[in-house]
Amino acid sequence: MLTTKIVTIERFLLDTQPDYARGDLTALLYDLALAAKVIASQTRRAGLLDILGFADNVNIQGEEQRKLDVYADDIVVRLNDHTGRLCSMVSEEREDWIPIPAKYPKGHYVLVFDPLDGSSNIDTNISVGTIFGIYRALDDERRGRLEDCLQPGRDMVAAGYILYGTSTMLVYSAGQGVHGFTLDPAWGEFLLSHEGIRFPEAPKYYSFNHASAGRWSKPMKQYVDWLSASQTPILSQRYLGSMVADFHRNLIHGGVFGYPDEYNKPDGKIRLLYEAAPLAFLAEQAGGYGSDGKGSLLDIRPTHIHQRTPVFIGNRNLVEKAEAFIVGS
Ligand code: AHM
Ligand code: MG
Repeated sequence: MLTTKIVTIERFLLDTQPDYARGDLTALLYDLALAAKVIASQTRRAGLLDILGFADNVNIQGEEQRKLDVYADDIVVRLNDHTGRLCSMVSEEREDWIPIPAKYPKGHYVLVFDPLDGSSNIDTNISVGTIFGIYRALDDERRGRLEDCLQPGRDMVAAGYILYGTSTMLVYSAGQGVHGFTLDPAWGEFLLSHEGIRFPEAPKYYSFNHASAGRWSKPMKQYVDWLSASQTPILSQRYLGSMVADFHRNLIHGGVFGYPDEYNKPDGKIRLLYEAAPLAFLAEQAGGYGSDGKGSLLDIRPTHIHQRTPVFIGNRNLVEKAEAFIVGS
């Protein structure tokens, strides 16, 4: 007979949040778990969109990915704009930050998110993910402002991602370790499956887009040569081009994911606020590290909600070695 405890995400959130986080933050995380279920139910049907259509039965050839992005964005906003827990949001899908409509009460938190990262992979049935970060409002008395959204990652109170893979997983941290939940589609519940995740000490993978090597700096090439040639045991290279999935694999098996600057992309590709910083927060909580190649991603104060940054993230020693190559050059 199985004796493993079955713990739902709701039970876990209620039992583990510190006192200051009880209430709004817990409820916000639970609302994100609900968004995850709704988005998962649509991404699972992605391959059927050409046959069955999507949402209002409009089926525009070649538009599926964009539509799932927009759908995911819409679900997160509509589940969260009226709850009185948020004062503002930022989404990769929207050019401007999102104020809470005046007709709804304002809360104390800021939600930044990428609704469906890696969505160019959808039409080949490769995993995609939602990334989120949560900050406290700077001034509880006022309605949300742009300044509330432009905080350094160090001030985040919680971060996480949802991975739409062979299973749907929600992985989050509210500053007390990193915990993973797997969606049981039959029960419609996220169940605790990975408590207290830490990067394994011996990493297995490095994840860079080698096709970009011709556009990397010399120290960057030297670093990737070092990753591929100087490790014992030897690291394998894995790169899906879907950052949540690449990060998750490396979190579970150990490794480093990177998207450096290139001569035609001086700040790389990854967005600081809602892609790099939340994953860096999780990495630190799991004993790892996230850097822009010069210092912690969590120490950068964004000046623009969609600003990009070079990214190196994973096992601390591997990320620090990237800094040694780049800064030491
Ligand atoms: P997106 O936000 O448009 O989906 O782009 C981000 C994605 C990441 O998930 C992934 O790491 C990266 O783009 C892959 O880019 P490339 O194909 O240049 O390697
Ligand atoms: Mg993205």
